[in-house]
Amino acid sequence: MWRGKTVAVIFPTYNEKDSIRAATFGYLATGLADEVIVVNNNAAPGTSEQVAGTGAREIFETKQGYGNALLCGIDNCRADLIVLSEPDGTFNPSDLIKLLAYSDDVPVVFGTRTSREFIWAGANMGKFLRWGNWAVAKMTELLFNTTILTDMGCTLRIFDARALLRIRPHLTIGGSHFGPQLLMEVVAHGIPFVEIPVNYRSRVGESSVTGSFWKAFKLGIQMILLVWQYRLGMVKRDRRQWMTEESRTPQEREPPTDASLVNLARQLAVPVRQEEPVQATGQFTRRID
Ligand SMILES: Nc1nc2c(ncn2[C@@H]2O[C@H](COP(=O)(O)OP(=O)(O)O)[C@@H](O)[C@H]2O)c(=O)[nH]1
Ligand SMILES: [Mg+2]
Repeated sequence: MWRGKTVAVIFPTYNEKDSIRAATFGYLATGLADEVIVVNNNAAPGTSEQVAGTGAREIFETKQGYGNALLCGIDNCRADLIVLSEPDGTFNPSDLIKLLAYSDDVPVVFGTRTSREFIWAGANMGKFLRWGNWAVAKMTELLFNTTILTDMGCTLRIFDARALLRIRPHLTIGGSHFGPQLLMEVVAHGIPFVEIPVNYRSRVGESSVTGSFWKAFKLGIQMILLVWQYRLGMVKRDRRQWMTEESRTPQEREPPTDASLVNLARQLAVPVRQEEPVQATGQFTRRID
């Protein structure tokens, strides 16, 4: 639970038998995740046994693919805040609070795995993957004039359920470049977002998506083509823009919750100093001593 909102973590799983148990406990131990949903995508034998008894809800998607698995999780999730992650040991459950903190301000928070200080020894984020992801993300940022983007395919993301509901009918990719499509639809709908660095560690077991150079290269080309398809208007759809007041349902028009730091500190029981009067002095605001 985060500030009165329920939080669910979705794990697509294919080949994470040896890490899924620890990853599930990791998220539940934060005390922030109300539910972990494991989407078993024809996963390695023994996966269900590892999930049993953790408290996670296991569901099954037989259509193979990263996108199909995540979509199945999304469609079976009723939480207010939906976190996408992976159970392969690459992400640190402690980063959840960082995503949640920003979710107070924007409906979508993307993680980025390309910040040098957050890439752990042994992580599958060598020069090619890191700069390749960075370059395509920068291209997207320039072509769509978005806020800072430095990674196209980081699974770790958080969505306000209403934002996800808005873009859900437009999510069509069942394979590995589902992640970039999700990002492009957020951009195409004008949904405010921010990207923050998340820890990226080495994987338990083999990566089957970006583990080999050629697989990663092919994924990179698919990402570039996808971005240009959106830029050239080839993905024509009837999209209701997030920020257009007339297009927002009454539910979406609710006033935003007060996300001020002072209120956050009150909730976390941090002692808060009395607010002091401030005086505007042109460009800056100075405290009166
Ligand atoms: N390769 C693969 N991954 C899948 C599939 N379905 C779900 N996944 C999940 O997609 C995520 C990413 O895969 P992974 O091998 O870790 O690739 P990487 O994150 O690019 O190194 C993992 O959580 C997998 O469990 C599938 O059909 N194939
Ligand atoms: Mg992975």
